[in-house]
Amino acid sequence: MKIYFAGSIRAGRHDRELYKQIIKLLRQYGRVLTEHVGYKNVSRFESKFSEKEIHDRDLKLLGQSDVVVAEVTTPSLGVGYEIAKAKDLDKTILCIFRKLENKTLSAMITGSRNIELKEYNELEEVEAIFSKFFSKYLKTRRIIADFYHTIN
Ligand code: 6IA
Repeated sequence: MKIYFAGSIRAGRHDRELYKQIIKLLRQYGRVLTEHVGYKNVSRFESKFSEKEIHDRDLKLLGQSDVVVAEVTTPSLGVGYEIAKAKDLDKTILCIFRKLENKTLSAMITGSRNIELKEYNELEEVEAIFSKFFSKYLKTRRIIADFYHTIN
């Protein structure tokens, strides 16, 4: 399974360590295509690439992914853009959001069909969210595969 993880980069890096922990949890379920979102020195790492190269490479990875997981607590244009693109590509999308004081999530996420949204406070809760999300995803995939198997 290929997982595209999205999290804020230029919109703010205060959750960077959390992203790293989330990526670690995601690795139990498949290959994370965007490990750089959790890198401490993402700017140094990415400075080798032009803006266009970053954009095009990320969209290519998004296209290759099976599921998209986005941490949306820090509002980020890039993450919102990736979620919209993922929707257009009919990807399975999970957004996770920390319910903090004075923070509300955009209605473009909360009101969007086909985006699963889960709130959490602690990283431990994310483990349970992922476990449920991925077992549901794999079950659905199995049902679809069985269906195609029977009609062919
Ligand atoms: O608007 P943001 O920068 O917060 O958007 C973050 C999202 O866009 C992430 O989920 C990434 O997948 C993608 N993204 C944005 N910028 C980059 C990047 N380099 N490298 C890889 N993915 C990116 C920017 C580095 C820069 C600080 C020199």
